[in-house]
Amino acid sequence: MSQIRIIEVKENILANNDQQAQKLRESLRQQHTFLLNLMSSPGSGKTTLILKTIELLRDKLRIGVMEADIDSAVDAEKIAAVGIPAIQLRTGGLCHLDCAMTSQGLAELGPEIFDLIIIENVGNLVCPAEFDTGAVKNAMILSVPEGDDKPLKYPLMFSTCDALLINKIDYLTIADFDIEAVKKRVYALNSKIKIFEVSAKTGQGMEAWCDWLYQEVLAWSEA
Ligand SMILES: Nc1nc2c(ncn2[C@@H]2O[C@H](COP(=O)(O)OP(=O)(O)OP(=O)(O)O)[C@@H](O)[C@H]2O)c(=O)[nH]1
Ligand SMILES: [Mg+2]
Repeated sequence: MSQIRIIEVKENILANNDQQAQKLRESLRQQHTFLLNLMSSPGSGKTTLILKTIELLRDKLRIGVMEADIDSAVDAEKIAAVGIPAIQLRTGGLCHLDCAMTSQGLAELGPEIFDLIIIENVGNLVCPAEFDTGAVKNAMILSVPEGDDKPLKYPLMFSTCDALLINKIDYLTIADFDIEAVKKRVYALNSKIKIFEVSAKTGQGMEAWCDWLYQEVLAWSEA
């Protein structure tokens, strides 16, 4: 049986989510805890990328992970297996996390003992972009097999994020994926976004991503 703590989170439909999210960010700032919200389609590589990020940053930062899924605890089990505190948030059918759900997870995890907490949001490119979780930064993955047209089809997600990871670049040689066209489409939606080309599987490009994330965590802890 799974030893992972599973939290059945409930959304708060009455309160103003954006106001709550601002309050949560302020309390995270006081605790010097950086919350990263990672979003993408199912299977684009969120858990694999989190594991690789842990490998590269665990000597420098105290890291915790909140996995959100409609069901199961398999992702949180993978994180816990490498010795990193992880909890599984179950959304009971909802396709996103809101700030109230994030807060319930943080209360279980104890945010004050972490420099960096990563949320793996529910896999899809639509609903998660519509709800502020209270995270300090939002990042998303677009993986090569998904196709280079996604910024045209899901513009809100690309507009909302501070960083885009183009993952599975080890597939570039066999996929019909125009990386320059993707960048052009994304910058047209969001000129400030940072774009990283990575393979979470081989580790290619992961250092540039982890350097950026580390600098963001440091800047937040000094804010
Ligand atoms: N070739 C290749 N495979 C990858 C890469 N990153 C992830 N994968 C594979 O893609 C599959 C899905 O990866 P996950 O990390 O589980 O994806 P996810 O986004 O967490 O999936 P959900 O939690 O179900 O939304 C796994 O078989 C990974 O090994 C990569 O950079 N290259
Ligand atoms: Mg996953």
